[in-house]
Amino acid sequence: MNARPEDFAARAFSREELEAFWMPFTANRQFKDKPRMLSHAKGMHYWTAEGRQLLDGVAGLWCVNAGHGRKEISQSVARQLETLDFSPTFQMGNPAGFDLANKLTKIAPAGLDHVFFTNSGSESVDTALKIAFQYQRLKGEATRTRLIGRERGYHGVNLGGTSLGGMVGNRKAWGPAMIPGVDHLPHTHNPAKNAFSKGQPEHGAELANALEGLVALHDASSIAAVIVEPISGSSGVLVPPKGYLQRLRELCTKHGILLIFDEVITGFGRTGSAFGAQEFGVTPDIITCAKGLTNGAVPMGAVLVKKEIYDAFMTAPEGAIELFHGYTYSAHPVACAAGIATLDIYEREGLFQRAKELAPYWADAVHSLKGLPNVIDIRTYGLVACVEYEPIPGSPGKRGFDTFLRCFESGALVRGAADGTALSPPLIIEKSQIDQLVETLRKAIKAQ
Ligand code: PXG
Ligand code: PLP
Repeated sequence: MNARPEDFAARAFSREELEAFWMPFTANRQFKDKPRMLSHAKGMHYWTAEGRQLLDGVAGLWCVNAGHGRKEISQSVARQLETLDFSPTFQMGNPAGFDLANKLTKIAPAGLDHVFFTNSGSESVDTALKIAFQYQRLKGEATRTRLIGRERGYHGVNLGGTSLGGMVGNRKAWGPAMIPGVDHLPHTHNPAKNAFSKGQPEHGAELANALEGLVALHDASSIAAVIVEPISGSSGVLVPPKGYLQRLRELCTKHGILLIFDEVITGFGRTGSAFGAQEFGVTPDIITCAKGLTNGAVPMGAVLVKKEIYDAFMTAPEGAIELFHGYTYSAHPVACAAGIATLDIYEREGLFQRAKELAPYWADAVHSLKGLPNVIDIRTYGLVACVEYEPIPGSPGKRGFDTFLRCFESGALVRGAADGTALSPPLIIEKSQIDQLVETLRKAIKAQ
Protein backbone atom coordinates (compact mmCIF):
# COMPACT_ATOMS: atom_id res chain seq x y z
CA MET A 1 0.00 0.00 0.00
CA ASN A 2 1.31 3.42 -0.89
CA ALA A 3 1.14 5.93 1.86
CA ARG A 4 -1.65 8.36 1.30
CA PRO A 5 -1.26 10.94 4.00
CA GLU A 6 -4.29 12.83 2.71
CA ASP A 7 -6.42 9.88 3.90
CA PHE A 8 -5.23 10.47 7.40
CA ALA A 9 -5.26 14.25 7.44
CA ALA A 10 -5.80 14.95 11.10
CA ARG A 11 -8.33 17.55 12.01
CA ALA A 12 -6.93 20.52 13.80
CA PHE A 13 -7.23 20.35 17.56
CA SER A 14 -7.94 23.48 19.53
CA ARG A 15 -5.70 24.21 22.49
CA GLU A 16 -8.61 23.27 24.74
CA GLU A 17 -9.05 19.86 23.10
CA LEU A 18 -5.41 19.08 23.77
CA GLU A 19 -5.78 19.76 27.47
CA ALA A 20 -7.29 16.53 28.85
CA PHE A 21 -4.50 14.16 27.80
CA TRP A 22 -1.65 14.45 30.33
CA MET A 23 1.15 13.36 28.08
CA PRO A 24 3.96 11.10 29.37
CA PHE A 25 7.57 12.30 29.57
CA THR A 26 6.49 15.46 27.74
CA ALA A 27 6.74 19.19 28.27
CA ASN A 28 2.93 19.35 28.14
CA ARG A 29 2.47 23.11 27.90
CA GLN A 30 5.21 23.54 25.31
CA PHE A 31 3.78 20.69 23.21
CA LYS A 32 0.20 21.92 23.45
CA ASP A 33 1.24 25.39 22.33
CA LYS A 34 2.93 23.92 19.25
CA PRO A 35 1.84 20.30 18.77
CA ARG A 36 3.68 17.68 16.73
CA MET A 37 1.02 15.22 15.66
CA LEU A 38 1.75 11.96 13.87
CA SER A 39 -1.14 10.58 11.86
CA HIS A 40 0.11 7.71 9.75
CA ALA A 41 3.05 5.33 9.40
CA LYS A 42 4.26 2.84 6.83
CA GLY A 43 7.56 1.03 6.45
CA MET A 44 10.40 3.40 7.37
CA HIS A 45 8.20 6.49 7.59
CA TYR A 46 5.78 8.49 9.63
CA TRP A 47 3.57 11.24 8.27
CA THR A 48 2.68 14.27 10.34
CA ALA A 49 -0.86 15.57 10.55
CA GLU A 50 0.14 18.20 7.99
CA GLY A 51 1.20 15.44 5.59
CA ARG A 52 4.98 15.83 6.00
CA GLN A 53 6.97 12.61 5.65
CA LEU A 54 9.44 11.73 8.43
CA LEU A 55 12.13 9.07 8.14
CA ASP A 56 11.86 7.03 11.34
CA GLY A 57 15.31 7.05 12.91
CA VAL A 58 14.23 5.57 16.27
CA ALA A 59 11.77 2.80 15.39
CA GLY A 60 9.03 4.85 17.01
CA LEU A 61 10.43 4.64 20.54
CA TRP A 62 13.00 1.88 20.03
CA CYS A 63 10.30 -0.68 19.31
CA VAL A 64 9.15 -0.92 15.67
CA ASN A 65 12.03 -3.15 14.61
CA ALA A 66 10.27 -4.63 11.56
CA GLY A 67 9.05 -1.27 10.27
CA HIS A 68 5.57 0.23 10.39
CA GLY A 69 2.22 -1.02 9.21
CA ARG A 70 3.11 -4.69 8.85
CA LYS A 71 0.10 -6.45 7.35
CA GLU A 72 1.09 -9.81 8.86
CA ILE A 73 0.73 -8.29 12.32
CA SER A 74 -2.52 -6.42 11.72
CA GLN A 75 -4.08 -9.51 10.12
CA SER A 76 -2.96 -11.75 12.96
CA VAL A 77 -4.34 -9.26 15.48
CA ALA A 78 -7.66 -8.88 13.61
CA ARG A 79 -8.11 -12.65 13.39
CA GLN A 80 -7.39 -13.02 17.09
CA LEU A 81 -9.79 -10.24 18.05
CA GLU A 82 -12.55 -11.93 16.12
CA THR A 83 -11.75 -15.39 17.51
CA LEU A 84 -10.94 -14.75 21.17
CA ASP A 85 -10.81 -11.08 22.12
CA PHE A 86 -9.87 -11.60 25.74
CA SER A 87 -9.39 -14.55 27.97
CA PRO A 88 -8.19 -14.66 31.53
CA THR A 89 -4.85 -16.37 32.07
CA PHE A 90 -5.32 -16.91 35.79
CA GLN A 91 -6.05 -20.63 36.16
CA MET A 92 -6.84 -21.02 32.44
CA GLY A 93 -5.05 -20.60 29.14
CA ASN A 94 -5.29 -19.46 25.55
CA PRO A 95 -3.40 -21.10 22.69
CA ALA A 96 -1.64 -17.92 21.59
CA GLY A 97 0.08 -17.55 24.97
CA PHE A 98 1.67 -20.98 24.76
CA ASP A 99 2.58 -20.55 21.09
CA LEU A 100 4.31 -17.25 21.76
CA ALA A 101 6.16 -18.59 24.80
CA ASN A 102 7.51 -21.46 22.70
CA LYS A 103 8.60 -19.15 19.89
CA LEU A 104 10.23 -16.72 22.29
CA THR A 105 12.21 -19.32 24.22
CA LYS A 106 13.50 -20.66 20.87
CA ILE A 107 15.32 -17.41 20.12
CA ALA A 108 16.35 -16.77 23.74
CA PRO A 109 19.79 -17.74 25.07
CA ALA A 110 20.06 -21.45 25.83
CA GLY A 111 18.75 -22.23 29.30
CA LEU A 112 16.30 -19.31 29.53
CA ASP A 113 13.36 -21.49 28.75
CA HIS A 114 10.38 -20.12 30.70
CA VAL A 115 8.44 -16.91 30.08
CA PHE A 116 6.23 -14.74 32.25
CA PHE A 117 4.17 -12.25 30.23
CA THR A 118 3.56 -8.61 31.15
CA ASN A 119 2.32 -5.54 29.29
CA SER A 120 5.41 -3.33 29.23
CA GLY A 121 9.08 -3.10 30.01
CA SER A 122 8.33 -1.47 33.36
CA GLU A 123 6.12 -4.36 34.39
CA SER A 124 8.74 -6.82 33.18
CA VAL A 125 11.34 -5.21 35.44
CA ASP A 126 9.17 -5.23 38.55
CA THR A 127 8.14 -8.81 37.79
CA ALA A 128 11.79 -9.86 37.45
CA LEU A 129 12.65 -8.27 40.80
CA LYS A 130 9.83 -10.12 42.55
CA ILE A 131 10.88 -13.41 40.98
CA ALA A 132 14.46 -12.79 42.10
CA PHE A 133 13.38 -12.13 45.69
CA GLN A 134 11.19 -15.17 45.92
CA TYR A 135 13.76 -17.41 44.22
CA GLN A 136 16.31 -16.51 46.88
CA ARG A 137 13.75 -17.33 49.60
CA LEU A 138 12.96 -20.65 47.95
CA LYS A 139 16.66 -21.49 47.95
CA GLY A 140 16.75 -20.86 51.68
CA GLU A 141 18.49 -17.51 51.23
CA ALA A 142 15.77 -15.20 52.49
CA THR A 143 18.36 -12.75 53.77
CA ARG A 144 19.17 -11.82 50.16
CA THR A 145 16.93 -8.79 49.86
CA ARG A 146 19.18 -6.06 48.51
CA LEU A 147 19.12 -5.12 44.84
CA ILE A 148 21.79 -3.47 42.74
CA GLY A 149 21.30 -1.29 39.68
CA ARG A 150 23.71 1.00 37.87
CA GLU A 151 24.15 4.72 37.47
CA ARG A 152 22.58 5.97 34.24
CA GLY A 153 20.44 2.84 34.02
CA TYR A 154 16.79 2.97 32.94
CA HIS A 155 14.46 0.25 34.08
CA GLY A 156 11.07 1.78 33.46
CA VAL A 157 8.84 3.79 35.70
CA ASN A 158 7.21 1.42 38.19
CA LEU A 159 8.51 1.70 41.72
CA GLY A 160 11.01 -1.16 41.51
CA GLY A 161 12.44 -0.03 38.20
CA THR A 162 12.48 3.60 39.33
CA SER A 163 14.48 2.62 42.40
CA LEU A 164 16.98 0.57 40.41
CA GLY A 165 17.30 3.14 37.63
CA GLY A 166 20.12 5.63 37.65
CA MET A 167 18.90 8.74 35.85
CA VAL A 168 18.48 11.53 38.35
CA GLY A 169 15.50 13.20 36.70
CA ASN A 170 13.55 9.97 36.93
CA ARG A 171 14.41 9.48 40.61
CA LYS A 172 14.61 12.73 42.49
CA ALA A 173 10.90 13.37 43.04
CA TRP A 174 10.18 10.02 44.65
CA GLY A 175 12.84 9.62 47.33
CA PRO A 176 10.77 8.22 50.20
CA ALA A 177 8.56 6.12 47.91
CA MET A 178 11.46 4.16 46.50
CA ILE A 179 12.14 0.62 47.59
CA PRO A 180 14.82 0.33 50.27
CA GLY A 181 18.03 -1.67 50.11
CA VAL A 182 19.19 -0.55 46.69
CA ASP A 183 22.74 0.29 45.57
CA HIS A 184 24.14 1.33 42.22
CA LEU A 185 27.26 0.27 40.35
CA PRO A 186 29.13 3.06 38.60
CA HIS A 187 28.18 3.70 34.98
CA THR A 188 30.69 2.86 32.26
CA HIS A 189 30.73 6.12 30.32
CA ASN A 190 34.31 7.33 30.10
CA PRO A 191 34.74 9.88 27.29
CA ALA A 192 38.29 10.69 28.42
CA LYS A 193 39.39 7.18 27.43
CA ASN A 194 36.70 5.84 25.11
CA ALA A 195 35.37 8.79 23.07
CA PHE A 196 34.36 7.93 19.50
CA SER A 197 34.60 4.17 20.01
CA LYS A 198 33.00 2.06 17.31
CA GLY A 199 31.47 -0.98 18.95
CA GLN A 200 32.64 -1.96 22.43
CA PRO A 201 35.03 0.50 24.08
CA GLU A 202 38.43 -0.75 25.21
CA HIS A 203 38.47 0.67 28.72
CA GLY A 204 36.30 -0.01 31.73
CA ALA A 205 35.93 -3.77 32.33
CA GLU A 206 37.29 -3.18 35.83
CA LEU A 207 34.26 -1.04 36.71
CA ALA A 208 32.37 -4.31 37.24
CA ASN A 209 34.65 -4.90 40.23
CA ALA A 210 32.64 -2.30 42.12
CA LEU A 211 30.32 -5.20 42.84
CA GLU A 212 33.08 -6.63 45.04
CA GLY A 213 32.98 -3.38 47.00
CA LEU A 214 29.24 -3.72 47.58
CA VAL A 215 29.71 -7.33 48.63
CA ALA A 216 32.39 -6.23 51.07
CA LEU A 217 30.04 -3.56 52.42
CA HIS A 218 26.82 -5.58 52.76
CA ASP A 219 27.97 -9.19 52.47
CA ALA A 220 26.89 -11.41 49.58
CA SER A 221 24.30 -13.08 51.80
CA SER A 222 22.25 -9.86 51.71
CA ILE A 223 22.20 -9.31 47.93
CA ALA A 224 19.50 -10.84 45.73
CA ALA A 225 20.19 -9.53 42.24
CA VAL A 226 21.99 -7.12 39.96
CA ILE A 227 20.12 -5.55 37.06
CA VAL A 228 21.81 -3.82 34.11
CA GLU A 229 21.01 -3.05 30.51
CA PRO A 230 23.61 -4.74 28.27
CA ILE A 231 23.72 -1.39 26.43
CA SER A 232 22.15 1.49 28.39
CA GLY A 233 19.65 3.00 25.94
CA SER A 234 17.71 5.88 27.44
CA SER A 235 20.68 7.55 29.07
CA GLY A 236 22.58 7.77 25.78
CA VAL A 237 23.55 4.37 24.34
CA LEU A 238 26.40 3.39 26.67
CA VAL A 239 28.03 0.33 25.12
CA PRO A 240 29.63 -2.09 27.62
CA PRO A 241 33.44 -2.00 27.65
CA LYS A 242 35.11 -5.17 26.43
CA GLY A 243 35.07 -7.77 29.19
CA TYR A 244 32.74 -5.79 31.47
CA LEU A 245 29.65 -7.99 31.21
CA GLN A 246 31.79 -11.14 31.48
CA ARG A 247 33.31 -9.81 34.69
CA LEU A 248 29.90 -8.93 36.09
CA ARG A 249 28.70 -12.46 35.29
CA GLU A 250 31.71 -14.01 37.03
CA LEU A 251 31.19 -11.96 40.15
CA CYS A 252 27.44 -12.63 40.32
CA THR A 253 28.06 -16.36 39.97
CA LYS A 254 30.83 -16.27 42.58
CA HIS A 255 28.56 -14.56 45.10
CA GLY A 256 25.24 -16.31 44.39
CA ILE A 257 23.72 -13.08 43.08
CA LEU A 258 21.22 -13.28 40.22
CA LEU A 259 22.14 -11.35 37.08
CA ILE A 260 19.24 -9.70 35.28
CA PHE A 261 19.74 -8.23 31.81
CA ASP A 262 17.15 -5.59 30.99
CA GLU A 263 16.87 -6.08 27.24
CA VAL A 264 13.82 -3.90 26.61
CA ILE A 265 15.84 -1.99 24.01
CA THR A 266 18.65 -4.44 23.20
CA GLY A 267 16.23 -7.31 22.52
CA PHE A 268 14.94 -8.39 19.12
CA GLY A 269 17.87 -7.70 16.87
CA ARG A 270 18.96 -4.23 17.89
CA THR A 271 22.53 -5.42 18.50
CA GLY A 272 22.65 -7.85 15.56
CA SER A 273 21.61 -10.88 17.65
CA ALA A 274 18.23 -11.82 19.10
CA PHE A 275 19.36 -10.53 22.50
CA GLY A 276 22.37 -8.62 23.76
CA ALA A 277 23.13 -11.67 25.91
CA GLN A 278 23.96 -13.70 22.80
CA GLU A 279 25.71 -10.81 21.09
CA PHE A 280 28.04 -10.22 24.04
CA GLY A 281 28.34 -13.92 24.90
CA VAL A 282 27.11 -13.55 28.49
CA THR A 283 24.08 -15.44 29.77
CA PRO A 284 22.15 -13.78 32.58
CA ASP A 285 19.73 -15.61 34.88
CA ILE A 286 16.76 -13.46 33.87
CA ILE A 287 16.03 -11.29 30.82
CA THR A 288 13.37 -8.59 30.73
CA CYS A 289 12.06 -7.50 27.35
CA ALA A 290 9.15 -5.65 25.70
CA LYS A 291 9.02 -3.16 22.79
CA GLY A 292 10.23 -5.20 19.78
CA LEU A 293 8.39 -8.28 21.07
CA THR A 294 5.26 -7.10 19.25
CA ASN A 295 6.96 -4.59 16.94
CA GLY A 296 5.36 -1.98 19.19
CA ALA A 297 1.95 -2.76 17.69
CA VAL A 298 0.30 -3.98 20.91
CA PRO A 299 1.73 -3.32 24.38
CA MET A 300 3.48 -6.39 25.73
CA GLY A 301 6.50 -7.38 27.78
CA ALA A 302 8.05 -10.63 28.92
CA VAL A 303 10.42 -11.99 31.55
CA LEU A 304 12.58 -14.92 30.51
CA VAL A 305 13.98 -17.04 33.34
CA LYS A 306 16.41 -19.88 33.42
CA LYS A 307 15.24 -23.38 34.15
CA GLU A 308 16.69 -23.53 37.68
CA ILE A 309 14.60 -20.54 38.72
CA TYR A 310 11.36 -21.90 37.29
CA ASP A 311 12.08 -25.33 38.76
CA ALA A 312 12.66 -23.84 42.23
CA PHE A 313 9.14 -22.40 42.15
CA MET A 314 7.69 -25.70 40.98
CA THR A 315 8.49 -27.32 44.30
CA ALA A 316 5.43 -25.71 45.91
CA PRO A 317 2.81 -28.20 47.18
CA GLU A 318 0.55 -29.78 44.55
CA GLY A 319 -2.29 -27.41 43.66
CA ALA A 320 -0.62 -24.37 45.20
CA ILE A 321 -0.13 -21.20 43.15
CA GLU A 322 3.64 -20.94 42.87
CA LEU A 323 3.96 -17.21 42.16
CA PHE A 324 1.44 -14.74 43.56
CA HIS A 325 1.87 -12.32 40.71
CA GLY A 326 0.19 -11.61 37.38
CA TYR A 327 -1.55 -8.94 35.33
CA THR A 328 -5.13 -9.02 34.06
CA TYR A 329 -3.56 -8.79 30.62
CA SER A 330 -0.63 -11.21 31.06
CA ALA A 331 -0.51 -13.13 27.75
CA HIS A 332 -3.42 -11.11 26.38
CA PRO A 333 -4.41 -13.09 23.28
CA VAL A 334 -4.31 -10.03 21.02
CA ALA A 335 -0.81 -9.07 22.19
CA CYS A 336 0.28 -12.69 21.75
CA ALA A 337 -1.09 -12.69 18.20
CA ALA A 338 0.96 -9.58 17.47
CA GLY A 339 4.03 -11.19 19.06
CA ILE A 340 3.70 -14.40 17.07
CA ALA A 341 3.38 -12.52 13.78
CA THR A 342 6.31 -10.27 14.74
CA LEU A 343 8.68 -13.11 15.60
CA ASP A 344 7.68 -14.78 12.31
CA ILE A 345 8.66 -11.63 10.40
CA TYR A 346 12.01 -11.39 12.18
CA GLU A 347 12.76 -14.98 11.27
CA ARG A 348 11.43 -14.95 7.71
CA GLU A 349 13.22 -11.73 6.81
CA GLY A 350 16.39 -12.49 8.77
CA LEU A 351 16.20 -9.06 10.36
CA PHE A 352 18.63 -9.76 13.24
CA GLN A 353 21.25 -10.85 10.74
CA ARG A 354 20.42 -7.85 8.58
CA ALA A 355 21.17 -5.58 11.54
CA LYS A 356 24.49 -7.33 12.02
CA GLU A 357 25.41 -6.94 8.35
CA LEU A 358 24.43 -3.27 8.25
CA ALA A 359 26.29 -2.45 11.48
CA PRO A 360 29.67 -1.51 9.89
CA TYR A 361 27.96 0.75 7.33
CA TRP A 362 25.87 2.26 10.12
CA ALA A 363 28.92 2.87 12.31
CA ASP A 364 30.85 4.55 9.48
CA ALA A 365 27.88 6.73 8.55
CA VAL A 366 27.21 7.94 12.10
CA HIS A 367 30.90 8.38 12.90
CA SER A 368 31.20 10.67 9.85
CA LEU A 369 29.62 13.30 12.14
CA LYS A 370 32.83 13.42 14.16
CA GLY A 371 34.44 16.85 13.90
CA LEU A 372 31.19 18.82 13.71
CA PRO A 373 30.86 21.66 16.20
CA ASN A 374 29.81 20.60 19.71
CA VAL A 375 30.06 16.86 18.96
CA ILE A 376 32.05 15.44 21.88
CA ASP A 377 31.39 11.72 21.46
CA ILE A 378 29.78 9.20 19.13
CA ARG A 379 28.86 5.68 20.21
CA THR A 380 27.61 2.93 17.92
CA TYR A 381 26.77 -0.74 18.13
CA GLY A 382 24.57 -2.92 15.90
CA LEU A 383 21.85 -0.58 14.63
CA VAL A 384 21.92 1.82 17.56
CA ALA A 385 23.90 5.00 18.07
CA CYS A 386 24.20 8.18 20.08
CA VAL A 387 25.83 11.46 19.12
CA GLU A 388 26.66 13.47 22.23
CA TYR A 389 26.99 17.25 22.39
CA GLU A 390 28.82 19.65 24.64
CA PRO A 391 26.06 20.86 26.96
CA ILE A 392 25.14 24.54 26.93
CA PRO A 393 26.18 25.83 30.36
CA GLY A 394 23.09 26.13 32.55
CA SER A 395 20.84 24.39 29.98
CA PRO A 396 21.62 20.68 30.08
CA GLY A 397 19.70 18.69 27.49
CA LYS A 398 18.83 21.73 25.37
CA ARG A 399 21.12 20.86 22.46
CA GLY A 400 19.66 17.34 22.33
CA PHE A 401 16.09 18.62 22.33
CA ASP A 402 16.72 21.40 19.82
CA THR A 403 18.40 18.92 17.48
CA PHE A 404 15.38 16.62 17.75
CA LEU A 405 13.13 19.59 16.82
CA ARG A 406 15.31 20.57 13.84
CA CYS A 407 15.35 17.01 12.53
CA PHE A 408 11.58 16.76 13.01
CA GLU A 409 11.13 19.91 10.97
CA SER A 410 13.44 18.68 8.24
CA GLY A 411 12.13 15.16 7.77
CA ALA A 412 13.59 12.74 10.32
CA LEU A 413 12.47 11.40 13.67
CA VAL A 414 15.34 11.08 16.14
CA ARG A 415 15.35 10.98 19.95
CA GLY A 416 16.93 13.32 22.43
CA ALA A 417 18.95 11.30 24.98
CA ALA A 418 20.78 13.18 27.71
CA ASP A 419 22.61 15.94 25.78
CA GLY A 420 22.68 13.97 22.58
CA THR A 421 20.74 12.38 19.78
CA ALA A 422 19.91 8.69 19.95
CA LEU A 423 19.28 6.71 16.78
CA SER A 424 17.82 3.19 16.55
CA PRO A 425 16.02 2.76 13.24
CA PRO A 426 13.80 -0.14 12.19
CA LEU A 427 16.04 -3.02 11.14
CA ILE A 428 14.60 -2.82 7.60
CA ILE A 429 16.43 0.47 6.97
CA GLU A 430 18.23 0.75 3.59
CA LYS A 431 21.73 2.16 3.20
CA SER A 432 20.36 5.16 1.29
CA GLN A 433 18.05 5.86 4.24
CA ILE A 434 20.96 5.62 6.66
CA ASP A 435 22.68 8.27 4.51
CA GLN A 436 19.56 10.43 4.53
CA LEU A 437 19.17 10.13 8.31
CA VAL A 438 22.78 11.05 8.95
CA GLU A 439 22.66 14.00 6.50
CA THR A 440 19.51 15.35 8.16
CA LEU A 441 21.23 15.09 11.52
CA ARG A 442 24.40 16.68 10.13
CA LYS A 443 22.46 19.76 9.00
CA ALA A 444 20.67 19.96 12.34
CA ILE A 445 23.97 19.79 14.25
CA LYS A 446 25.50 22.46 12.05
CA ALA A 447 22.53 24.71 12.85
CA GLN A 448 23.00 24.29 16.64
N1 PXG B 1 13.85 -1.06 30.63
C1 PXG B 1 14.55 -0.50 29.62
C2 PXG B 1 15.99 -0.86 29.43
C3 PXG B 1 13.92 0.42 28.75
O1 PXG B 1 14.62 0.98 27.76
C4 PXG B 1 11.89 0.11 30.02
C5 PXG B 1 12.57 -0.78 30.84
C6 PXG B 1 10.46 0.39 30.31
O2 PXG B 1 9.63 -0.08 29.31
P1 PXG B 1 8.15 0.54 29.13
O3 PXG B 1 7.54 -0.34 28.08
O4 PXG B 1 7.46 0.41 30.45
O5 PXG B 1 8.33 1.97 28.71
C7 PXG B 1 12.56 0.72 28.96
C8 PXG B 1 11.82 1.67 28.08
C9 PXG B 1 13.85 7.04 25.89
C10 PXG B 1 12.82 6.04 26.27
O6 PXG B 1 14.16 7.91 26.69
C11 PXG B 1 13.18 4.75 26.56
C12 PXG B 1 12.21 3.84 26.99
C13 PXG B 1 10.90 4.22 27.11
C14 PXG B 1 10.56 5.53 26.81
C15 PXG B 1 11.51 6.45 26.39
O7 PXG B 1 14.38 6.99 24.80
N2 PXG B 1 12.63 2.58 27.34
N1 PLP C 1 -6.55 -2.07 40.70
C1 PLP C 1 -7.70 -2.78 40.89
C2 PLP C 1 -8.77 -2.19 41.75
C3 PLP C 1 -7.85 -4.04 40.28
O1 PLP C 1 -8.96 -4.75 40.48
C4 PLP C 1 -6.78 -4.55 39.46
C5 PLP C 1 -6.91 -5.83 38.79
O2 PLP C 1 -7.85 -6.58 38.95
C6 PLP C 1 -5.63 -3.79 39.31
C7 PLP C 1 -5.53 -2.57 39.93
C8 PLP C 1 -4.47 -4.30 38.48
O3 PLP C 1 -4.76 -4.20 37.12
P1 PLP C 1 -3.91 -5.04 36.06
O4 PLP C 1 -4.14 -6.47 36.35
O5 PLP C 1 -4.48 -4.62 34.71
O6 PLP C 1 -2.47 -4.64 36.22
